[in-house]
Amino acid sequence: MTDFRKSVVYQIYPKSFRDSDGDGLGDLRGIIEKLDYIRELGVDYIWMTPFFVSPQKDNGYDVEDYYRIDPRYGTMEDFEELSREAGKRGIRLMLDMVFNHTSDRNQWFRKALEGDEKYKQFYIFRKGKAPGVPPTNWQSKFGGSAWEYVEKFDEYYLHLFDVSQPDLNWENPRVRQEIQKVVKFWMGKGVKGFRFDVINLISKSAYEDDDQGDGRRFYTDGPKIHQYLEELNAATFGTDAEIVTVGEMSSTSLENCYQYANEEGTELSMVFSFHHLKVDFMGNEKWVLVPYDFRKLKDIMFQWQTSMAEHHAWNAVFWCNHDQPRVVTRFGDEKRYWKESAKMLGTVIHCLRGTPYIYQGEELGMTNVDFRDISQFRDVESLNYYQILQDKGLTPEQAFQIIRVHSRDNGRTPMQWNDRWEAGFTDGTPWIGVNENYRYINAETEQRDENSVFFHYKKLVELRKKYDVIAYGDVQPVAKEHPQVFAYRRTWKGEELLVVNNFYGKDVVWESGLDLDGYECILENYSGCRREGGVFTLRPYESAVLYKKA
Ligand code: TEU
Repeated sequence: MTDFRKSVVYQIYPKSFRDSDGDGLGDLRGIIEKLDYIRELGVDYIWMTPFFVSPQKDNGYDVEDYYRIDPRYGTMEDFEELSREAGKRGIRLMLDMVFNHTSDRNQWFRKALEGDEKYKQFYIFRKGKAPGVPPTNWQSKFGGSAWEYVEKFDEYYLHLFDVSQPDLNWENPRVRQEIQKVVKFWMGKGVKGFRFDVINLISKSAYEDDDQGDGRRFYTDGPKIHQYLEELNAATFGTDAEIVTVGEMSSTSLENCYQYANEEGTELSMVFSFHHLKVDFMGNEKWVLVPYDFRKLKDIMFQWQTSMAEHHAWNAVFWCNHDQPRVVTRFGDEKRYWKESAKMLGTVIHCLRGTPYIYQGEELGMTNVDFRDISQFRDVESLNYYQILQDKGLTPEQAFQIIRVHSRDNGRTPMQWNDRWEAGFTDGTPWIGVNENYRYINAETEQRDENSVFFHYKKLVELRKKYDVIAYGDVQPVAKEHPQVFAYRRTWKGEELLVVNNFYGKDVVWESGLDLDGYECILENYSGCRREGGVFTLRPYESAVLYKKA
């Protein structure tokens, strides 16, 4: 069995990774070109976001055909070559399976719209409450009602995401069988990993108005979710002990995650949860500008760390993905302490209990974009909210400022390979603009510099392989209440690890109260971690990993 606790996953957003043919869109052959780069980082898996045939309304999360590769990304032969070439380098592929919804161009939905009853049952059609009034008041995650009216049937269909992404009806056993077929097809191609998109939304409890919110309580971690996952596991990936799975869990609860990702393993290997990334929201409201809450960030991360461990369940640990702004801008200081804070943030994640995920460019310290105009955005969510915020009374400038900070496009600009034409991403014109700082933040420059963010990430990956305490150890929060320090201990069979981080751009003298005898420093982002007795004197964003073997 693959030991995913010792593994690190690298996430690729193919559209923005490397364009091999000059059309401005990244592609599978572009990934093949860069496999040696990925190997140098030392990771075990590549998770690629969807590259199946799709109208690309939501960049591939709107799947038209689960069995075919979108020609813009390449061919099945390209995929097979990628899989072989990755395999030669000890890297496995993890595919992204979107099963909560399809594209409205998927043949199942087309047949449904033609009135084919069999396929209408693949989706969720309901009568309105009254003429012109949708079945419930649920809101789409991308803004507006979650129901779309179809005149021909005088009915509405449910779409928790974009109107072009109708939700599948998992209550229908035929739908579940079709999904099993898709997973088996890709298993047949030798795929050893799956990421399941918003998988905890597939079981809806009741179609009722939500008087307390946007409807999420009726479909998040729904009544049959565990049953559906167990069934999928038993019928597909559960038959191959080498396959690793991760579920993307939207607004989930700890209690459900104990079950989703339990070591006993009847559902998934691990889960992504997002509570720690809502610390710069107001409650669930993302489209506001508030400073992030450090204490809350720590509380949430520690709670997930310790509770999941107590219940023998496994986390995916991460800061970044294609839906999130860049972490060095968000929780670090990209202006004054770019390198220090990027390294510190990497250390915090990689020494935790869980499988770390690195999102393309994070290992270079890529930052958010200095967007100047709304025309620079591509994401459907950003463009929808730009309008919605103005409908709520904000000026275009106020709306723009909010989008600028929270837009998913911050994480979607092209990978910065070098300081030449379009950062080495394409020979043509990229589908979304390159971040202007590519002249100094890029792979070529950082691979030459042993002091770079890239080298720091490389060391973090090495440490997980070398020290069992990082992969398997228990985790204990340290100085939980401290307003500036993020520290924790890990212990495992006589090995001890102490991870100390200053989360702010000012010095701090921290009396840890710990006995530091016998500890050696195995990783730092300044030279010479300053500690005297149990007292640390930490510089801005300083980070140190201390190790001791009994
Ligand atoms: O994301 C689910 C999801 O909940 C986020 O898109 C979230 O709604 C958004 O960041 C809130 O602001 C997954 C994919 O990762 C995302 O790219 C897709 O757009 C989405 O599902 C629909 O498939």
